[in-house]
Amino acid sequence: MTEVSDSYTLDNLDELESNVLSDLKSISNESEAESFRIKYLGKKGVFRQLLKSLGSIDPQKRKEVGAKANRLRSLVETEFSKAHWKKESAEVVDKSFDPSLPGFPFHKGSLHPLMQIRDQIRDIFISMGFTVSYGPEVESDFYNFEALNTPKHHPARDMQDTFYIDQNHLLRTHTSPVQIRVMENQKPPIRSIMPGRVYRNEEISARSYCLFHQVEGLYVDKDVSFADLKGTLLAFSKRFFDEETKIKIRPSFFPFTEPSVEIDVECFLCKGQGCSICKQSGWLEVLGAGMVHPNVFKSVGIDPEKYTGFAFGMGIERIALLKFGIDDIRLFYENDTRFLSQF
Ligand code: 2NM
Repeated sequence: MTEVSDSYTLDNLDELESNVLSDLKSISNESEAESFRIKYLGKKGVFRQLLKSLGSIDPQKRKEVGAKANRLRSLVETEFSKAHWKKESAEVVDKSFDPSLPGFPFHKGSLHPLMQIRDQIRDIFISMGFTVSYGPEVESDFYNFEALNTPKHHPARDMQDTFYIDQNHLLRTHTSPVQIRVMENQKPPIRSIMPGRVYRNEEISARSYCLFHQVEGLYVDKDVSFADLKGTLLAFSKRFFDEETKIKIRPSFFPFTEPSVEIDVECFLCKGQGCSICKQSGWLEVLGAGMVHPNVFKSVGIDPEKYTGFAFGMGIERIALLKFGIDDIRLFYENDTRFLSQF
């Protein structure tokens, strides 16, 4: 720092200016900054002394000189307060860190492909006025089978398919028990879908896994007809696959519906021409459905003479395999980020 001098007067403000600015520049740490502050800006500092002496100068020059001294002081104060030598920045600066480089990409992840498909299906039905219902994955025999017109000794109850927990409890094999719970607790009209995990004790392969996901749906009211079933599921297929999609309805069997059908959707890849996805048939099997069996209504206390309804179900894995062109269901359960990050 420059010598502390008594000799600054109002006549050599230019010299003061060059000294104070060079002192300011030379500060490199906190203690030097404090010396600077005392020397120039303190109670007995250069500027105080200088302004005190204003009174003794020629009144003619006083105004001009005073203004210049004040300007210089506020410049020094501002520069001093902006200073870079304050505590934080006085620490050693890591020269290898370049703050102008772009940051590392932030991996925020994404929804699992199965959940993406589930949400798309769910949102279409919500837009058609359906609610969404959930229920337990551990169910009693009554909700999973008995109430669904699937009596004891029915093949669907086979130990080979169902994971039993005890005599009376099991892992649900479909989300239909949620529909039983909804019908027990709500009065028609009922319009609801039930997405969720279900469990089946099957041989694990590229096509099947011990757990999978379903979306089932239910519409119960007076005068619900098979035409409503057709219209609703055709509208869904057009929204989900393609506006031009056609559907084909084949007879089938489920214990809880009568009549029961399977609905094939025209292959969205080849538009019915035949390709590897649809195994050259032009059609994809994606939906099971039917008119709710009177016995199901009886088991939940709905009068089958007054009300009718349709129900349907689809497997999310199967639809996801088709839509994403994947050939092994197990990929959905391995949580390999090389697979997941593609969605
Ligand atoms: C399907 C296919 C056909 C169905 C029926 C019912 C209920 F509770 F109303 F009886 N729930 N789910 C149903 C009907 C499910 O899934 C392939």
